Amino acid sequence: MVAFKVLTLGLIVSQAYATFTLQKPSNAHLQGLPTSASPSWPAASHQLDLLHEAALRVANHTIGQDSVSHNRGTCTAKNLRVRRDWRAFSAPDKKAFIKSVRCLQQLPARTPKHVAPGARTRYDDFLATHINQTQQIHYTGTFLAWHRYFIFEFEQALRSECHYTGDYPYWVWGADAGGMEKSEVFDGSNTSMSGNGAYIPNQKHVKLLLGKYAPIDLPPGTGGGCVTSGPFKDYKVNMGPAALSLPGGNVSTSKNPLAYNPRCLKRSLTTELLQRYANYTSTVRLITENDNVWNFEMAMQGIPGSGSIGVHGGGHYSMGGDPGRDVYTSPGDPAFWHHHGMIDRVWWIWQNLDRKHRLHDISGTGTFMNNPPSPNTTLDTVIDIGHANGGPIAMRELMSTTDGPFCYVYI
Ligand SMILES: [Cu+2]
Repeated sequence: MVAFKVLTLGLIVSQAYATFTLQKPSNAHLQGLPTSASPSWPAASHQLDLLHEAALRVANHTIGQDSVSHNRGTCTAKNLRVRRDWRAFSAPDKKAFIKSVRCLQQLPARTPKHVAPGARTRYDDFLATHINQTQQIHYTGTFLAWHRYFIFEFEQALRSECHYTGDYPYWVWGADAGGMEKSEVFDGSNTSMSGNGAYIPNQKHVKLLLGKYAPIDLPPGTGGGCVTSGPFKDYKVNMGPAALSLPGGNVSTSKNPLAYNPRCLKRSLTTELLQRYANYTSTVRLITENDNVWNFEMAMQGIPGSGSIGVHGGGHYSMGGDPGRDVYTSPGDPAFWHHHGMIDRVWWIWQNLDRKHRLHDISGTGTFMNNPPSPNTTLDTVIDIGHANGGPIAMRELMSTTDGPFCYVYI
C-alpha cells in the first residue's frame, strides 16, 4: 500500500516545481475562433460552444486515423459513441444512468481483501484504485490520460455489468455558477446525483494546505451534513477518509484509508468556488491560453503558489463535504463521474484545436509534482487501474478518443 501523505488538490509543493509561463496561442488556422476568453460569462459560454463545435468537426474527420495507437482503425463512424451534457439528458435517460450507477454499488467487489479490505462493491473497486494511486495520477504526466481511462472503464462496467445503454454525461460547471442548488446534477430531485448536505450553521472556512505557500481559503458552503435527498441519500461511502479537508483547517486521515468505514455521503455545495475557479471564463481561458500540455494540465489543476485550484479543483471542492474535499476518496461522491466527464471534454476540445501538436503531447513524471523524483511519462508508460476494470495499457492508446480502445466524441 502507498504511504498516505496529507495532500489536497491545490498543493504539495516540490522544489522541482518548474516555472510557469503563459504562451500566446499559435493556432492561426482556427480562423474566427476565440483566442482569448471573454470576461463576460454569457459571452464566454458562447465561446465555449464555438470551440467545442470546431473540435467536433476536427474529431469527426479523423476517426480511426491516430497512428500512435496499436489498435488503429477499430473506431469507425458506425460504432462511435457520444457523450452529452447532463442537461441534455431526458428524465428517463438520467434515471437510466443513475440506476446503473446504483447497480454497480450493489454488485460484489472484485478487489481482494488484502488489497482493499473496505471494498464491498464494484463501485468500491474504482474508489479503492483511486485511493491507492492518488500520488501517481495527479500533478503527473498521466493525470489526463489516467482519468480518461478510469471514467471510460467505469462506463464500460455500467454497460457490461449493469446493462446501461445510454450516453456518458458531463457537468458544465459554468452553467451552475448562478447557484449549484438549482443544478440538474445537484438539485436533489430523483433525476439528480442527489442534493446538498443537511445545513450545519456556523461552519468555519476550509484551508487548503500549500506547503511553503499560503493556504487557500475556501468558504464552507451551504450544507455540511449528510445528503438528505435524491437517489444516493442512502448510499454509503465505504472507504476513506485519506486526506479530507475539514472546516476549521484540520485534515482528517484514517490509519488505513482502504479499510471499511461506511458513512453517509456529505456535501456542502459551494457555488462561490465555481464562480472563482470554474466559471465559463476560466474554462475558455484554460483552453485558449495554454499552448502546451504542461501549462494546460497545471492550469487545470491549479498552479501551486498561484492561489488557484483550477477548474479541476474548483469542481471537486464545490461539492464540499466528504469525500468531495478528499483528493484520494473523491470518486466516492457519485457526481465525480460527471465532473471528470467535463475534465475530459475540456482536454478533448483543447487537443482537437491543434491536433498536430497536442494529440500526443505528454509532460510530467510519474509522481505528484515529481516528488519524489521519477522518470518522465512517455507514450510507452503503462498505466493500470487495478481491480476496477480493463487491463494495463500504454499511454499511446489513451491519447485519442477516436482510436485505440476509445471511440467517442463529445456533443
Ligand atoms: Cu483523480
